[in-house]
Amino acid sequence: MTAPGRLLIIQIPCFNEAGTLAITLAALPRQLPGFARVEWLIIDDGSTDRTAEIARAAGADHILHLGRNRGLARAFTAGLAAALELGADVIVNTDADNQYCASDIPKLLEPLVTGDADLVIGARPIADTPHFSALKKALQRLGSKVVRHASRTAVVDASSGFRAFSRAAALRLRVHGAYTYTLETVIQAGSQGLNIASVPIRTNPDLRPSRLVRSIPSYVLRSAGTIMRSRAIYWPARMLLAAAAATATLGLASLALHAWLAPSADPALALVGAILLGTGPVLGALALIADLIAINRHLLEKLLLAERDVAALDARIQRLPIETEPSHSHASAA
Ligand SMILES: Nc1nc2c(ncn2[C@@H]2O[C@H](COP(=O)(O)OP(=O)(O)O)[C@@H](O)[C@H]2O)c(=O)[nH]1
Ligand SMILES: [Mg+2]
Repeated sequence: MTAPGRLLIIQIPCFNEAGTLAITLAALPRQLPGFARVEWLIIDDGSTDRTAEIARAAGADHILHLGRNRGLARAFTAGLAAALELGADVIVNTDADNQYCASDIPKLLEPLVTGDADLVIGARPIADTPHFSALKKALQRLGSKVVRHASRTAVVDASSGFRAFSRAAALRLRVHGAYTYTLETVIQAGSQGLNIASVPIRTNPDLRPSRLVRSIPSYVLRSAGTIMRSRAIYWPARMLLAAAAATATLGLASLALHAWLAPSADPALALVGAILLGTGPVLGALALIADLIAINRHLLEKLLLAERDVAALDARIQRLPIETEPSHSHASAA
C-alpha cells in the first residue's frame, strides 16, 4: 500500500513543444489516490520556441533547462535524476504532444502501488491507431517481439513512452544511447531482474507528426542498432557465445561439405571452413572476457546505486538549473 506523504512527479521531455504542451498539461492530474502531492516536471531540451514560457503559464512545478539540445534519451535520464533529487517516490513519463491519454495514469500506477512491478509500460492500441500506417503497425509489433526476446521480458509495447517508474527502478536505470531511451531501458530492466508490467492504455488523436520517426528505414536502422548495442552492453557474453557457436558450426559444415565433395571440392571451401572453425574458440574466449567485464560492471553499478541513493544525483545534473515555481494552489486545478 502507498504510504501517506508520497510524491509523484510527472515528467515530460520537450523539444520545441510550444504548439501542444498547453493541451498536454491541461489534461494532467493534480491529485491522485495514494499520493500526497502530484508535481509536473518539464525537461526543456534547448527549445528555441516558447516551450518554457508555456510550461510556466500552464502550472508546471519544475522546469529543468538543459541549455542546448541533447536529444530525447539524455533529456529523459536528466529528468529521472532531477525527479529523484526532488524526492519523487514514483515518476511517470509522458509525451508533450498529448499522444497518451492522461486519464489513464491511475491504470499505469496500479501495478506499482500494489507492489507487482518496478516499471509499468502503457501498451497503446496500435492496431486501432488510425494515423499509423499498416507498415508502422507491423514494425511496432515486430519491434516489441524482438525486444521481448532481447530483454527476456513480456513487454507488450516496447517503444511506448507512457511509463511509470518506482524510485528503486529510476535509481537503477541508465541510458547510454542518445536517440531513444524506450528500448534500452526495457533491455536493461530485464537484465537487472526488475519487474515490468504492461497495462493497456488509450491514446489521443494525433496533433502533429512524430519527430522521432522521420522515415521508416532510419527508424528501423536506429532501433535495430539500439537493440543490438543494449544487448551487447547488458548481456555481452550471450551475444558472443551465440556468434562463437554460429561460426564454429558454419566452419564444421564447410569442412564436412569439402570432405563429402572430395576430390573435386574447391580447396577454398576447406580454407574458409578452417578459418571459421578457428574463429569459434576466439569468440568463445572473448565471451569469457566480456563476462568478466560484465561482472565488474555489476559491481560498479552497485557502488553507483549506493552513491546515488545517498547523494541522489550526479554532478552534471546538480549544475543544471532547476527552476522551481513558487508554490501555487493545486486544489484549484482539475
Ligand atoms: N528532450 C527532447 N525531447 C524530444 C526530442 N525529440 C522529441 N522529443 C520528445 O519526445 C516525445 C515524443 O516525441 P514525438 O515526436 O511525439 O515522437 P513519437 O513518440 O514517435 O510520437 C515528445 O515529448 C517530444 O517533445 C529531442 O530532441 N529532445
Ligand atoms: Mg508523438
